[in-house]
Amino acid sequence: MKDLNIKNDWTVLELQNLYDLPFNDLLWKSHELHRKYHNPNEIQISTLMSIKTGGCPEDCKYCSQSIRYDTDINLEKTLPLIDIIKQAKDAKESGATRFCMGAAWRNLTQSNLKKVKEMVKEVKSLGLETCVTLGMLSDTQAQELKEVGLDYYNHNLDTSEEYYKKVVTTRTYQDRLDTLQHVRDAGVKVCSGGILGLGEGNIDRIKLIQVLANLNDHPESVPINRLVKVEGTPYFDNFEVDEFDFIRVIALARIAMPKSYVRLSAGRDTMNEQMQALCFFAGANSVFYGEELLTTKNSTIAHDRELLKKLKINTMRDSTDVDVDKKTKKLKDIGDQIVGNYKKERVRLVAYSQGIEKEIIRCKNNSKTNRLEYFQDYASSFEEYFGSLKNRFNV
Ligand code: SAM
Ligand code: DTB
Ligand code: SF4
Repeated sequence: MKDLNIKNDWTVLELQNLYDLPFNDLLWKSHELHRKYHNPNEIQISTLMSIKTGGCPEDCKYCSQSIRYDTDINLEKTLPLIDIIKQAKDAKESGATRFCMGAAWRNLTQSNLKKVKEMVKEVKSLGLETCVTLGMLSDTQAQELKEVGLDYYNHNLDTSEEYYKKVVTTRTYQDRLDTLQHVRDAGVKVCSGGILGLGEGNIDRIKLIQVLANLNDHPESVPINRLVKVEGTPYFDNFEVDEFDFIRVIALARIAMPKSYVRLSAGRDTMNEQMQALCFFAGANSVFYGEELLTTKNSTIAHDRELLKKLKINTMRDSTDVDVDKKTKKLKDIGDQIVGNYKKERVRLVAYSQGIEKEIIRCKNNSKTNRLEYFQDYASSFEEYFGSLKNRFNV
């Protein structure tokens, strides 16, 4: 049955009406959807690493890494594989489930593609999800990255199509959309969002959410960045984004793309705890974790741990999810075998399967500490039941 909350035909007016709701009404709506599709007390954490810093030919007016602006960053060539593996291991130890590698490139060259493929393979073999952000990609490059196991590609639309022209002149919005399509077609998950604080109006923020939500499939991950003002860039003196407007955009992203992970991305180190808590309430459920973003500071690990403890928010551990997924698959396989063979048991089995689906959702909404245990209890009784059927029917 079609899920009416998942749609791809948002109009600006619909989104504008949501955005203009009284703050509490908007947050109530977004939080309700957030609870329906996610565990409200759990966030995903990713760690970011710059694998090639600075010297970028593009002119993005917010970016410290554009060669056109005189910023105080340490230029670095593509880092050796060994450094990347070390940092990925550290990230895993501090609890990250995804490792994102960013490069200041306009687009990916074939020689860089070769290097990145090695990086993806190595990071993946550590048991981490992989994400890269490398500028524009062709369709075949996206396919090659998929072949080595890349999970996510980050490529932001940043703002509305109209405002984008003021922010970047060296590429078009359509270039960005084309890369997103190549990534989607290759079967790599899409991570795409934007930045607030570029001098855009609320209408540009609403239109950004509209474009993302009207893609054929919603991006699996939607980073919402608040501009980190970097001295030397044209946007260094920009006005601060109103904090309530920022939270409204998070809520709007949650409503328009209920299943996606909405990442409270750059700019967290200048947000107080209360603001971050409201963002989590409005629907954000992912953050970058680690002392540094690409060239700028992030919130410290110690501070983040303290905040998550205060809010009683757990971080997602992929091992739990992998265990749950493996067990579910095994149970489903046994179920399919029996259902296929013995039709008369179908009704009871369907009821059992629906039961287990509900239990999975229930245990996913449970706190991290007891959800696996809880799931396993149910799964064993399910398995016992199947066992008895298998004996009865000699499967
Ligand atoms: N060069 C690639 C590209 O532009 O797609 C990848 C790296 S780029 C730094 C990744 C994203 O970081 C940008 O699309 C932008 O949304 C975000 N970003 C860059 N500088 C930022 C800043 N000063 N504040 C907030 N977000 C920023
Ligand atoms: C995203 O949306 N934000 C990250 C990531 N994708 C690559 C980058 C933030 C960069 C912040 C500025 C800097 O550290 O240079
Ligand atoms: Fe280059 Fe990406 Fe920075 Fe734009 S955002 S200047 S493309 S590194």
